Amino acid sequence: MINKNSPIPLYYQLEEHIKGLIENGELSPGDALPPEREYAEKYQISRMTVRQAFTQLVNEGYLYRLQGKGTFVAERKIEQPLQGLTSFTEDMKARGLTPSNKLIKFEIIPAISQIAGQLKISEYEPVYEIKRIRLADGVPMALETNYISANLIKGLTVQIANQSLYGHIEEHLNLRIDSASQVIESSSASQNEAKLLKIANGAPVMHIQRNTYLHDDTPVEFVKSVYRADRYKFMIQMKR
Ligand code: 16G
Repeated sequence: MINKNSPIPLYYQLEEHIKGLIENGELSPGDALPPEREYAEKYQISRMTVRQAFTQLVNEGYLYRLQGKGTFVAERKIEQPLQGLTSFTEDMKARGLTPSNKLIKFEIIPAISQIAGQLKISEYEPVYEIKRIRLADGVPMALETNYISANLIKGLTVQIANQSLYGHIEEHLNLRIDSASQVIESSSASQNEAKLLKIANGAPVMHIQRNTYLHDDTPVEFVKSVYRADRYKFMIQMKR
């Protein structure tokens, strides 16, 4: 499996070998990997080489380390296509996962100028501020804060926020959510984000801002989200 005469670096060969075991299911999420020493002896390579392969796989999200306990296979990341304009509820259901929410905040507040600007309303007009932990099969995936004009989307309730905002807007208010623009930036989890998402302080996350519009270009929401980088990757199809 490891070919010392190959021009391909040894750490990379080991990395690809372990990736293969994960991808074909021989290693499952939560499984402990044999210690570095065992790999080094088995393939007659240095422990440094094994460590380099492990580190790469940790950085790529295939493995994670627990101090004093060892190295384990990580959960598969959710691959989210960026083409369609979908809701969290739709995305999770489409994957056979059960979506749920933990509501952290549900308030009507006067819009500060930044929020008013994003929603194209006047400063201090009422907006819903809805902060939710979004879970899939009970596991926190993202933290989302929505700002929605209360004069545009009337009658939002805690019950609705605990289910689907898009579902309510489209099915009950008969409005058509039409387009969105989204910016994704890498970051590391603050203490509070880490606590809510059940990840380590400073763990990698993605900050996402979405501006969503109705058919007539009226802004329907401005959303700031923090997605777990160990559980999510984004995919876009391109054509030339
Ligand atoms: C997604 C959207 C968010 C939207 C939410 C509605 C991203 C980054 N964000 O999470 O903007 O508010 O779906 O979900 O994709 P819901 O209909 O399940 O409440």
